[in-house]
Amino acid sequence: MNPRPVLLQSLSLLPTLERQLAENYTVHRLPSAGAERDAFLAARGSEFDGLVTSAAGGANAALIAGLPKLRVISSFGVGLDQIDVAAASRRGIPVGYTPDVLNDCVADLAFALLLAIGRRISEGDRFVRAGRWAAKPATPFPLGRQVSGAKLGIVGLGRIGRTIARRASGFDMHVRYHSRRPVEAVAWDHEPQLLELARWADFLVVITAGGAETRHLVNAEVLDALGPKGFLVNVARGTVVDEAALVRALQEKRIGGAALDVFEREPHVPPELFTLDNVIVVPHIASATVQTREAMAQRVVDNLAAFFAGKPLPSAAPTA
Ligand code: NAP
Ligand code: 8YV
Repeated sequence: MNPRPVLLQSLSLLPTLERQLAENYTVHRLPSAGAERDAFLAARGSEFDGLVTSAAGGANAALIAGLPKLRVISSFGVGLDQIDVAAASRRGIPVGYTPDVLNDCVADLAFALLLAIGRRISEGDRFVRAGRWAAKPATPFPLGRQVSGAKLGIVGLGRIGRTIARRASGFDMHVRYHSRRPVEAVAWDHEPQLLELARWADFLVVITAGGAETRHLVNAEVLDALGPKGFLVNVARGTVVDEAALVRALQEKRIGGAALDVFEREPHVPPELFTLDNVIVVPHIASATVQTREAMAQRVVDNLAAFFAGKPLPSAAPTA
């Protein structure tokens, strides 16, 4: 009988996923950082057949190089910005990830944020809890922005972007999108210039890939094009938006508001945002439902099982 493959787990995962992995593999935890991690890799790095990580935890070139017998990576998440897929691919190591199973949940959260910022839901909740609704003399609660029939600009019309666009039809919204290439056979108009999309949109939802190519794609100029009546929703990666420029634009009310699931240096959120009413911040929860996280976990397991059975991964990250 072949010995059980040995996996290195780089961070905490769902308990159900950890149990499943432990049933089928010998699993070791990577120390979180620093000297302990370096010493562990130097002493034991050559023991591992597989690496289990996540979109947030990633796998950089140094970690991959520290695992000389590594044969497969399985990541919990769809984002590849923290995984050096090119370094893995140069050694013939396939990278499994979890596309599609989270499209609905991420699109749902994008819409929850869009509705919440447009209709001032968090602000209204704070207003009621503070007793300001019942106060005498009464303070009028400010009017929101109608969502039905509004213009929605989507930055990135991939798997999740298309799911967001479909949600918009239920609100009779007008949809246009920006990406480097137009997407074939979709009903929505492609806008090759992000600035033009921002000028047109009432709501700009960001759902591109992260990484160097999209770093600060949404900059001060794009925010000014969106303007004081426009709202930004970011469910992609914090790095896609120039966060310092966004803070200034919000403070100076040069955009109407922003609802953010992701930040440039998570879990750090610029404290200036905490005092602004035209902002909603949530802690990177777009895929965080029981149903979606279980489906992602299953994909992590399926990718590993296929690899160790000598089959292609059901969801292998593109290598170029
Ligand atoms: P996808 O299908 O690969 O779509 C990515 C989209 O980004 C494509 O439309 C692509 O179009 C566009 N894009 C890439 N580079 C661009 C650039 N430089 N300028 C403009 N558009 C660009 O990916 P997906 O499954 O929809 O996921 C998208 C991203 O969402 C993930 O990579 C991840 O970072 C993020 N995400 C976040 C959460 C969360 O919890 N907040 C959860 C899941 C995913 P072109 O290549 O034609 O430009
Ligand atoms: C998760 C994500 O929060 O899939 C992604 O790219 O950002 C989210 O689904 C992440 O995978 C957990 O690390």
